Amino acid sequence: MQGTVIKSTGSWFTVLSGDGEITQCKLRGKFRIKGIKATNPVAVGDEVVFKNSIDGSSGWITGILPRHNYIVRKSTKLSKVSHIIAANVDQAVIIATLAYPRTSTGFIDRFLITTEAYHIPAILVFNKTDIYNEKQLQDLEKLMGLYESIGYKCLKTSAIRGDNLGQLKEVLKDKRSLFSGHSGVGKSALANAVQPGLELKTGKLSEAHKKGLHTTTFAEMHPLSFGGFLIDTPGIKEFGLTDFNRKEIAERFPEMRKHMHDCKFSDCTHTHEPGCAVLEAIK
Ligand SMILES: Nc1nc2c(ncn2[C@@H]2O[C@H](COP(=O)(O)OP(=O)(O)OP(=O)(O)O)[C@@H](O)[C@H]2O)c(=O)[nH]1
Ligand SMILES: [Mg+2]
Ligand SMILES: [Zn+2]
Repeated sequence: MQGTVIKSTGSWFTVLSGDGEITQCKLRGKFRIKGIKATNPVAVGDEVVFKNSIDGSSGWITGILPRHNYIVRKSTKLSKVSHIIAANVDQAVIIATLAYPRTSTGFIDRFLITTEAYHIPAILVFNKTDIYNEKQLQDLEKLMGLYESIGYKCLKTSAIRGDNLGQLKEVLKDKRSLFSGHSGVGKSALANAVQPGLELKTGKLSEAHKKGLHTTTFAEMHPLSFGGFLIDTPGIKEFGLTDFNRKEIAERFPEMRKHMHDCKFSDCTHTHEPGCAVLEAIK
């Protein structure tokens, strides 16, 4: 039988088959996917082949169909193994907050570098607009202006006050979307806000550091009543890049990619070279 993995706990995989049937599955045998050293060989969004157990109460995943794409990260810059966040997605939505907790532009950029590498459209959603002060709201406008000028769609939302949820629904409609970002930015709260009845657990921030407490523990794909699927995932601390060399990195920034072919040297690192078109554009 064949189905889509809609939830993964690491050892159990919830598989939805075409007939709407749900089967809890384990992995059979060794799963190695060429070229990826991952802690999780099967991720939410994967299309898998499975067999029912003899008593029919559960199943065994015996194979995985080729992926259209996947989003992978390392837990830290130095870690050797990667984690596949989700597979076969139409778009990646990064949920960010300027405060409570703060999302750095470095984090956003590393996320975008990865989606660029796999040609996955990315959307930036800045959440919690209801709690920003005047200065933070100004910073938000600047930041959105910057990412929009590069070509990324940006939204500012409040899951609590309901700001721009209609726009978010439009973005999500009929697509399979990944929600990712730090813990506590409101991924699950936004999911609940666009899809009444979902009732995902949301968590408080820590008193001391105003950071999320890792409320969502497993990635899970939820159907949207207005069309499409949303994959809510556990918050991540860092978005470590996997397997890019120095030269490739510049190609993952659309705003640099636009200029780099005019550089004098083909192996330009765009840091100090004479005749570098990127440095010229920065000026
Ligand atoms: N003021 C305000 N609070 C929000 C907003 N969105 C979410 N929150 C609150 O922020 C806290 C964290 O929200 P969650 O939805 O659990 O965050 P998450 O991104 O799913 O976090 P993890 O599951 O830990 O990755 C909760 O107390 C939410 O009520 C918002 O737009 N405004
Ligand atoms: Mg959550
Ligand atoms: Zn250059």
